[in-house]
Amino acid sequence: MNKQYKNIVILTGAGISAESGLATFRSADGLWNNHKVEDVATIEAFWRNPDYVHQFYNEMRPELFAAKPNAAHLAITKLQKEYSANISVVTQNVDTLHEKAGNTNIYHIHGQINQIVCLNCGHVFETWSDVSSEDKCEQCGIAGMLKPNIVFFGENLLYMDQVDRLLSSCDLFVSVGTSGVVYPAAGFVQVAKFGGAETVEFNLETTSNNYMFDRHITGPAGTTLPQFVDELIEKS
Ligand code: BJW
Repeated sequence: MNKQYKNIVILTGAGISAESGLATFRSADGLWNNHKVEDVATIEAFWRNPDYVHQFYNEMRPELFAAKPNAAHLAITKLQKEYSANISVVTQNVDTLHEKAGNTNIYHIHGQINQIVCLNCGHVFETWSDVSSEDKCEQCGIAGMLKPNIVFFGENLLYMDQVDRLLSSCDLFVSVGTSGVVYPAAGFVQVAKFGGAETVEFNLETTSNNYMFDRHITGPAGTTLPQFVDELIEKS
């Protein structure tokens, strides 16, 4: 890992926000602990009981609003400022900690907690306030069609055209704090590797697709990522 990279893609998952105090999905005390995934994170659940789903995300919104970025998010800002390359952040996280840390070129492929989409007209708007099934779309005026702009199981991801292009042209692919079980994001490392990229994984543990990575850096991302960034900058 000594060369000067030109195109870097950093894929992040819930683990990068863990040191900001946000629960991950699949840990013992994970986000879905008191809920069934199929009741809050599928489009079928949303149509069956929209207010139950709204309530779940309404409760989550204030916590994510208050959360602060940690050393791992800030290390990405440093890399983007001090390392001469095109550096993109592809995040599965619906929090806005990358933005708060000052990261740029961010792609929220699983959506954002502070965005709402109207399923009638496609209008997307930002809010940190509660939403209910009685609310009307500010653009088309139809009630009952507003959904958190979060990608549920069975829905297509956002920004995939741009992300596909970034993955196939990157020379360094970095994965931070994701278990690698949710597709298509879990397959991004393969796309990058087949395109010739070096691949590095930051995690607390061994993940299911770890064989695709050239290097594993084990430990909390808030410690390991800043060290890695400093090494890259030093060698550039
Ligand atoms: C640390 C740390 C620290 C902790 N430092 N590390 C191909 C094969 C099989 C299935 C499919 C497939 N293609 C599509 C599917 C279906 C499905 C899928 O993948 N299912 C699998 C679960 C089997 N995918 C989809 O439906 C996707 N849509 C799609 O593909 O559309 C086309 C299509 C549809 C249907 C069929 C075929 C094609 C959509 C996926 C949407 C995911 N949405 C969610 C959120 C929902 C709402 C909510 O917020 O509640 O996104 S699911 C959830 O998981 C969330 C996350 O972004 C995502 C990934 O989780 P993540 O980030 O990896 O978190 P964890 O908790 O799993 O892991 C945290 C990691 O951090 C751990 O490893 C820790 O060790 C580590 N860690 N602290 C470093 N300090």
